[in-house]
Amino acid sequence: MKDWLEYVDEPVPCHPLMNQADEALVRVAYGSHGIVETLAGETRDCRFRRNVGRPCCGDHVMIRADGGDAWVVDEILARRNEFMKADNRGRPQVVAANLDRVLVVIATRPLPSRDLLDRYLVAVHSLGIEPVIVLNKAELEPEVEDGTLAHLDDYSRLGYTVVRTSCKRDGGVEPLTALVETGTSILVGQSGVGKSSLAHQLLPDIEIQTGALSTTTGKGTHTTTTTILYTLPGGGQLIDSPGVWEYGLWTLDDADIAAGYPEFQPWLGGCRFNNCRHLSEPGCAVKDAVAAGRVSARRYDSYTRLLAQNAAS
Ligand SMILES: Nc1nc2c(ncn2[C@@H]2O[C@H](COP(=O)(O)OP(=O)(O)OP(=O)(O)O)[C@@H](O)[C@H]2O)c(=O)[nH]1
Ligand SMILES: [Mg+2]
Ligand SMILES: [Zn+2]
Repeated sequence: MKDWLEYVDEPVPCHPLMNQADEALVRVAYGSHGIVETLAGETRDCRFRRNVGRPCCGDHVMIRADGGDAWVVDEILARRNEFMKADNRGRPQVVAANLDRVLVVIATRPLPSRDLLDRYLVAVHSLGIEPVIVLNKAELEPEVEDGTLAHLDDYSRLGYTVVRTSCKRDGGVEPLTALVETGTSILVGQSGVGKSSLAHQLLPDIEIQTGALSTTTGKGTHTTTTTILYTLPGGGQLIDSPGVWEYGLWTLDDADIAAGYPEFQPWLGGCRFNNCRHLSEPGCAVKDAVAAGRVSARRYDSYTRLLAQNAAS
């Protein structure tokens, strides 16, 4: 019989450490695989097993060696929050998870579609994180309009952070640099407003990072098709996402929508009915505040349209 010491140098075929799971961050997720970065900073292409769920950009996952050079995601760790949008059939889809800040980008052109900004602000409020309104292409005079851009100062007065940026001017994105230094920020907004241009300005090494993530567009267009997480030079992470034409809300109830309007908050307790939707109910304190000019009629109208769209979807 061997002495126990003789076993020490023998390879142990199924030692648990050989199949150890590592924590990693999903930088880009395709259908059945994605690129992750381990806590040690290594980039790995991982297969997604169906029974694990669908990892998305910003997910923290556990990965494990899967034979040879292959890696597989074993588990998606609990998400702090999920940012959603519609897929091309109008169904809700998770864009990214574990966010600290949503940069809602609008531009002097294309002009924001009606209610787009308010819908984003309601969605961000429901996640309990900070929205930042970014007016890009600020060096261009907006086309004449009386919509969102004409009322941008109202949003500052409501307490929202509003920054003006230009990717065509030296130092034009500086107002954003300090804001994104911590945590994870995502760029969202209509197609063509300049989200990827802002990402390029904020990330001097974006080409290198993109190369490591092996995404090639090569379609002769610059329209972003994949949500990608980048590491910012000053700390923090920046996610660029594909543009939308319209941004729809799901999974919210009427009270969540009202909660997304900060100017309604002082009045909400004053309505005659507890379950007041602030539409045609008698004794509605919000409607009284609108009539008295203490809440903007433009914002109240957008609230009623959001409720109507929510009911229809
Ligand atoms: N004048 C001006 N043009 C800009 C600015 N920022 C971006 N652009 C231009 O706007 C166009 C669209 O920019 P992108 O960065 O591709 O826009 P995007 O929001 O990423 O678009 P999607 O990926 O389709 O959602 C490009 O031609 C940019 O050169 C800016 O500050 N000023
Ligand atoms: Mg883009
Ligand atoms: Zn009311």
